[in-house]
Amino acid sequence: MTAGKPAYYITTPIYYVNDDPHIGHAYTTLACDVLARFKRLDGFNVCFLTGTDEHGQKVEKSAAVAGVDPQSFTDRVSQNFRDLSQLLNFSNDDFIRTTEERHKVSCQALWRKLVAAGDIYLGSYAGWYAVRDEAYYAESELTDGPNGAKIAPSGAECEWVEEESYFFRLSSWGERLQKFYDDNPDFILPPSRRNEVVSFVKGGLKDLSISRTTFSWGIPVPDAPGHIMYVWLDALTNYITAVGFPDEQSESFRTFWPADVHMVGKDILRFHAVYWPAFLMAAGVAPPKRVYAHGWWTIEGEKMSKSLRNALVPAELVATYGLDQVRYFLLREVPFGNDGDFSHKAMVGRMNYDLANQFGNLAQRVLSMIAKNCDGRVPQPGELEAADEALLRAATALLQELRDEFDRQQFHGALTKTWEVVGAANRFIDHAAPWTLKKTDPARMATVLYVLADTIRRLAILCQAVMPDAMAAMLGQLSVDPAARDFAALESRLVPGTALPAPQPIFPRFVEEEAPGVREGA
Ligand code: ME8
Repeated sequence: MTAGKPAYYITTPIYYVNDDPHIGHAYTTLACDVLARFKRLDGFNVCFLTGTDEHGQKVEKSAAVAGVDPQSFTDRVSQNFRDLSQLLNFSNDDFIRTTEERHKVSCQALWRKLVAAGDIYLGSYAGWYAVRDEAYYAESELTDGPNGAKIAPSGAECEWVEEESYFFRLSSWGERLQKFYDDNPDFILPPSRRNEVVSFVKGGLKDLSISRTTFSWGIPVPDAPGHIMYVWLDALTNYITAVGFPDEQSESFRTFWPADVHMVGKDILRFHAVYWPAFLMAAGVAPPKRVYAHGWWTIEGEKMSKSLRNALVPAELVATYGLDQVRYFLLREVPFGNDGDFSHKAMVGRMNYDLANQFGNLAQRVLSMIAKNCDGRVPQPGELEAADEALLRAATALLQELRDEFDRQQFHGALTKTWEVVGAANRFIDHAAPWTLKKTDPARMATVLYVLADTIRRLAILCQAVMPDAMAAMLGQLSVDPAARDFAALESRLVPGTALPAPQPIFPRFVEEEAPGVREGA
């Protein structure tokens, strides 16, 4: 049932298939997954897209190194990114590959629109190109590396390219882009990233080479034999392909475009916040509503790279710490937008303190007291005291606070606020001391346990987006009907007398000696 629901469209970058997925890729997709789940629970009709970027020189070269043709190579490596979705419990609605026919049709249609608008002309490119970044660089941006190599700001080595090329008239879009940024102050978040982009555009834009002729692994430019599209024009177009472009009248396009959020790493912000809206505006298609550029993960203080062999393998992390623990850590540890460092110590700290001690222990204490003292059934509350009402209200009021945080992609803020209520519930149980009431006032004990159980229910409902499996288990222990777990259910209450299963711990502690170490490799 999607009729009448507000739409929400969120995308990840499409990842290059030259690399095996590591924790950096997992991070971006995780952030999108959490937003998608949150919005679904909040009654939105969500489209959550991820996929793989399969054309271009970099992929062609990787295929050659692997000794296979590019199509077989991309078929194989793209599957690794699908497997990542399975492993990390990502709920993407679609997975796009740029080698699909629907995408070729879409790119060629966009190209024709740009030609019709007069924004494409034939010229020739002579300049620097970094295959690793699939990006052009001006001489002034480069530094000298060993053996006369020219190095881009990203660290990638550049090569000199001279070839006939079609150009996009980016230079004529500077003022319109600036007006667009002014009119849409939240188009680029976080604000520090916005400032970077605005000053880049103010500095003046050059026309952009958008076709290549010296290799062939790409989408053919219509009516221009020998030319294939620049891989970034091809890649960015995936966001409209997936919702039905070029059929702009299709139900999915009308429902989901413009996208609500393109989530990207800070490395690829310029492509999304400058080139992409310019292409779209030139083609007469609305630009997306937001590009959010998050920060960069390092591992134990070091840059992640294949050559350093320290790229954390998501499967190892999940095996060592547990899936929902990793999901929680990545979003809680670092303010979203900042750079972060993955360390075993920090991971274990979050796992043992926030999850096991604070939330897990709260649930465990309450559920085992109910099992022992209330015949394993949701207790019958008496009249609620002011403190009871306040705790329940705090848990329900969290919803609006979380909406505000999630709408600005502030995951750490959402989790911090949630844990304030977890803390309040722990203080409540310590203060109310139901283990003492058991002897002195069993009726009040029942009320206290009821209030706590319903608070845990509310917290678990609100945490489902971040930790779907663990919260499903917690809601199962409270016998909450799977059909009553969305945010509308925050208004309801546990039904006294409902039988509960025997309590099981939800969040295990990490015990050093027992752990198979990812640390040595990290
Ligand atoms: O750039 N920390 O693909 P890509 C955080 N195909 N995020 C990281 C990370 C790290 N250390 N390493 C990678 C491309 N990422 C293009 C995108 S979109 C139309 C085309 C994440 O495989 C982050 O989201 O190089 C970054 O932007 C993305 O992976 C780059 O993935």
